Amino acid sequence: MALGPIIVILVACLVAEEASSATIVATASGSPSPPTSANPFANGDFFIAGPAGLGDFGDGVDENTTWSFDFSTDPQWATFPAGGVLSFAAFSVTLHTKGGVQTDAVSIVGLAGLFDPFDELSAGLTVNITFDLLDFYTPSSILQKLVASPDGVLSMFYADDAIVSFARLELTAVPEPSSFALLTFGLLGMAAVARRTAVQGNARHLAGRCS
Ligand SMILES: [Ca+2]
Ligand SMILES: [Ca+2]
Repeated sequence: MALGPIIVILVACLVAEEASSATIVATASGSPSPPTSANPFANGDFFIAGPAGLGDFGDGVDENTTWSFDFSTDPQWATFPAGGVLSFAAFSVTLHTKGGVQTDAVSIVGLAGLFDPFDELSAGLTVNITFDLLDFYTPSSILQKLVASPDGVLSMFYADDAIVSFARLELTAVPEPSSFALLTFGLLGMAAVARRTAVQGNARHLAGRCS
């Protein structure tokens, strides 16, 4: 088999691989300056609550914030991850520091806390922080929480010294690498054999001309 058609097949496979990756997105939003209250309350999609006995809620100091990323309305959710593996979990959060941020944490509810993924932040800042949740969690642990009831919802937790006004999570899955890798290696092997056969053929041809 000539090398040209093999390269065409390989490129086609790479294009198919790219096309079959899937991405789902969910966001949550609230006010950067909610009113303060003596009781826990919802600031848009964010619920500002305990711990109790540490002053008002909504002042951005000493309080826990929870919210849910709802992927169930994403058009791709019904087939996500469609036999693929989670390759990227891009999490971003917008914080408004009222006092100052030290040793804060964010986590997926039910999984271990991500202690101190944030740098220390001084008071009065608006900061957007982005990181890959896969730096902290395994793909399977995230997917297990995602498909647990309620389906397609991932509950999040943040503590404790800033108001959260926006959060976004983008999950990307790619097909299982095994079958694709085997196909690629197989094609590369065929290409090597074809090239060696062509070289040997040329050598015999030249030898015939020289004799
Ligand atoms: Ca407070
Ligand atoms: Ca803190």
